[in-house]
Amino acid sequence: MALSIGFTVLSGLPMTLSPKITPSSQTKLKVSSIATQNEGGNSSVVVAVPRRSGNYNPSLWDHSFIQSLKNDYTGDIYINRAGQLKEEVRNLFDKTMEPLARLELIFTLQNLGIAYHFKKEIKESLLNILNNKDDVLEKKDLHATSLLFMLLRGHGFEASQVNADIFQSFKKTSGDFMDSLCDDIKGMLSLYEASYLGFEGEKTLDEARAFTAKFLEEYLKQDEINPILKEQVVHSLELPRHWRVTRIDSNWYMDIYERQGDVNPILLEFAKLDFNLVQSTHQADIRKMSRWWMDLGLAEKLGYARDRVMEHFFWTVGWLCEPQFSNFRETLTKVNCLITCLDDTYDVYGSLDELTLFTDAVNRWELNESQNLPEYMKILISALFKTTEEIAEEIFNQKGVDVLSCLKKGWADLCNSYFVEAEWYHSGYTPTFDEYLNNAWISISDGVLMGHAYFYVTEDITNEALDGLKNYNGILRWSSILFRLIDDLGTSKHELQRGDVPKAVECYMLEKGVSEEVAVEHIRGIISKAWKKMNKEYAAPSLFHREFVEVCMNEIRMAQCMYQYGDGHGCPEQYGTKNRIMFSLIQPIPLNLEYNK
Ligand code: 0FV
Ligand code: MN
Ligand code: MN
Ligand code: MN
Repeated sequence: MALSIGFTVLSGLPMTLSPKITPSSQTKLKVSSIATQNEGGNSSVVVAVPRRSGNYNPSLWDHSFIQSLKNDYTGDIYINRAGQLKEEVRNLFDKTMEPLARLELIFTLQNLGIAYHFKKEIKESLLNILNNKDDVLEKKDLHATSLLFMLLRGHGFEASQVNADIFQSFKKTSGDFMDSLCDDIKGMLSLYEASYLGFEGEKTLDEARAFTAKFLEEYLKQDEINPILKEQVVHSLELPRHWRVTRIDSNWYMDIYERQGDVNPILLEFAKLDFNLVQSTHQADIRKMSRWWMDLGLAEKLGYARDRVMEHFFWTVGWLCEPQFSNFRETLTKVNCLITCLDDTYDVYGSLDELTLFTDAVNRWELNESQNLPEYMKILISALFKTTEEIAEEIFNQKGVDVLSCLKKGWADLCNSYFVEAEWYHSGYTPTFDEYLNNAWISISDGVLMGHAYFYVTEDITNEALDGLKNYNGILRWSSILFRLIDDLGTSKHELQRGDVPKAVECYMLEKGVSEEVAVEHIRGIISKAWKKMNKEYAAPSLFHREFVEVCMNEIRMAQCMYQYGDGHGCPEQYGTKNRIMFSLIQPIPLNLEYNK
């Protein structure tokens, strides 16, 4: 399938191993001696291999600290209170009949991170509102209309049920939005947020984005503005709601909600308590994962690779935070750890000769003495094979489907794409932008990640979907491109410093002879288009279930969070991830409650 969003990529995958090429001269930061076997396979020679270093800092979180994590919200007293509050919140649906008030209730539940408890009520409410949407639209209220659009689209209603035409009534005959809308700050902010749920070709939403963004930036320059509204505008302009991870954003929203007046204390108490209860599940998850990581011993044995079990777990929380999905988080944390070790092996540590052998062994899914792999690679490949086989067995036991070949193919595709980049690096070659992206959408590892995630969120696995997974169809194309480009915007400066293949920005700059700003702008344009494709995949009938598509979207939201200020994955202290982990996984929200005494 050839897809085009401004570049001609994705028509096929470069999956063949290229012939060996001579490594170019490179920075010799470290020289290690390794023993290899000659062609006869029995005697050893010692060769010096120049090694680079990723210069990554050690982990911020030691194992004993992780084992000590335990918040105080695990007791029955809290579970019972949460159960009681949940019923009270559920009752609010019956008490809130007016459509706009219902929409506000749903939006607040989402922002507070507790909507997942009320999926049935929300679905019924939205269906009802859809059937009576004229009641909302006839008020010609910008905030109400935007909220209606945002929630219906955000829950997967198709374009035939809700589309951008509902904003026509806010336009002048010239086609521009009415100037008078600018008196309604809240409405403008909601329209701005709604514009991010657009599909390709919905020109009204592109215009809405430009109109509201310009206005909101000007608004912030005014002297006397409502401080709470100001905080919300700043927050949205930094990253729109649709691109944020609910679980990580809910802390911020609870604080805003508490200060804005007109608070429903039941909602707030439930949100805080539920946050802490879910956090205690996440803490049990990460304690287990840290034990797994210690037992595997890769951090110790592969000194060059990033040691990031906490961050790897944190990613998975963003992808799927609901407490019942510990198995999902467990497997995906393992996969993240393996990916990062592999990535550092290809990007930083391995010689091209070693990587040739390693890539071949992964493709054949075979480890034997005749392969001459250096010791560190044997350790890594054994961990990869053993973990993958265990995961396949677990999926087989739970779902009755043998997915090992599917998982193997994903790892082989990934290593093949890593190898292409290693060859480019070692030969000093800079690909064109299309050539780069045609490989890099695989080397970001989205296919491997979501290729595991699928089995944990899908009840009825179909052959069609399995084929779709193997070929990275549908949403996977767009999530892969997004993940790659978002990662590149956040990490490529560091990568070039430590010696890595030029990434999207640099390839585009070199090919087109343009400045970094122009290249970044171009890439942001592709990101915006790919999000529209994602939105469509979510709303239109798709190869995959919506639950899975939602995880794919959260994967991208999490990338936006990790790379918002720079390389928050490789350098978690400098770029905000440490703080986010503190308030998401370590510190409970203080609750001063009667039953707490
Ligand atoms: C990031 O590293 C990295 F390892 C990613 C995004 C793939 C693994 C994904 C998770 C752990 C969630 P880096 O920027 O070095 O990746 P590239 O592909 O740019 O070398
Ligand atoms: Mn890398
Ligand atoms: Mn890489
Ligand atoms: Mn990167």
